[in-house]
Amino acid sequence: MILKPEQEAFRQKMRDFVLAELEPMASEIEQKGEFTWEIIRKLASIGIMGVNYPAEYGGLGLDTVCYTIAVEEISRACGSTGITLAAHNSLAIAPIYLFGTNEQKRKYLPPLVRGEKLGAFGLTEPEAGSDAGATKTTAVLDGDYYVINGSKCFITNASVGETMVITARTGSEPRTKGISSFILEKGMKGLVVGKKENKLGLRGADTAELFFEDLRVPKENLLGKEGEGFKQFMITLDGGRISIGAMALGIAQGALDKSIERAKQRVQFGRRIGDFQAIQWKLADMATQVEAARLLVYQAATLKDRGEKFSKESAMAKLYAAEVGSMVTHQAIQIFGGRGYMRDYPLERYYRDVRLCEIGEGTSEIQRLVIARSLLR
Ligand code: COS
Repeated sequence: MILKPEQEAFRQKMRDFVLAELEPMASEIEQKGEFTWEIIRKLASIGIMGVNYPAEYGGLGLDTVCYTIAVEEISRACGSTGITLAAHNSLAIAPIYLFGTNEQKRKYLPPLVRGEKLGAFGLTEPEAGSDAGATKTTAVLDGDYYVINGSKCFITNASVGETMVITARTGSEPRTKGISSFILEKGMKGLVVGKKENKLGLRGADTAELFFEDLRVPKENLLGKEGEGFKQFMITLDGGRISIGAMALGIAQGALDKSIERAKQRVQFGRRIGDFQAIQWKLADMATQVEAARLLVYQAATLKDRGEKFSKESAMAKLYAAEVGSMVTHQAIQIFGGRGYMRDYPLERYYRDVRLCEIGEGTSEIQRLVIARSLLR
């Protein structure tokens, strides 16, 4: 993968940071099963939580490619930290940055971009998963406030996030046309964080339900105009899917790195297992798949940076990288044998963590639908 020299330099900086600060604590983060602020504070201190946003909001002003590098390199060591950054940066900050008024941006962006506060994105509901247009949460205008009732589920950063961007139905327009989006703040009366989810993987990431019980939100917290929420969230997800692709790619690369080390060190039948063609072919396939996923992910990021259409390409990148992630982590455990099945090694963690990438921010089936619609339009 050929990046610009400054992007390569940024990758090296991220790699050094991850090896020094994150890799040593990655297993503990996941096995504790709790969100940890420590690593988020460290990432914030070097500007990574808002790496791709302008300096006027406290960001580093780098491009989407650099943000993608950050998610990839972080996820190479720790998927939980990767998804925390991805949800915060691509899903919570992006809609405010893209669709917010100047006042909303001045108020909400600086603490989020600097990583002093975390953000969350609430679209999914119990009855509106893949069918995001089936949103049931309502927002009814009452004087200077919208009164919001309903719930969201599987929300990353729900309990640690302080700024949330959510969708709710306003007016009587059907399905996607009647959906609007709002900025919420932790501490608003009627905003209740529900059950923390007990997940297969990414156990160091915070995932919970949100309930809105007669939550009164000032009407200036409407994002854009009434009825624009669905499209805003689809546009946001187009960007988010690049970061889920990057996360899957990073986890796959992490599993490949460990598999190569293992193939060089493990001796059976008097030879390194890497001398056997059965292992060589696995490694060759894994490396080729990882590189192909990388090309798709960085192509989507580059198109976004150029201001070109990237909806189809981000769906392809996420679809392919997520499926590669599952295949590569599966094979990595096979190369490690019994050791790969044990919690003493990170392979089983990678295997569990990457599975989310085929589901979150649109299942693989939804990515295929988005790609096919684009082809047939
Ligand atoms: N960018 C801009 N506009 C978009 C868009 C995009 N990526 N995707 C859809 N739209 C627009 C459509 O053009 C359409 O506009 P008009 O009403 O002006 O014609 C409108 O949004 C409604 O779109 P559509 O008719 O395609 O809606 P559907 O109900 O068929 O749903 C899918 C489309 C399935 C693609 C959508 O519901 C989806 O992405 N679901 C998955 C949700 C998801 O990823 N959830 C994960 C949770 S977040 S972690």
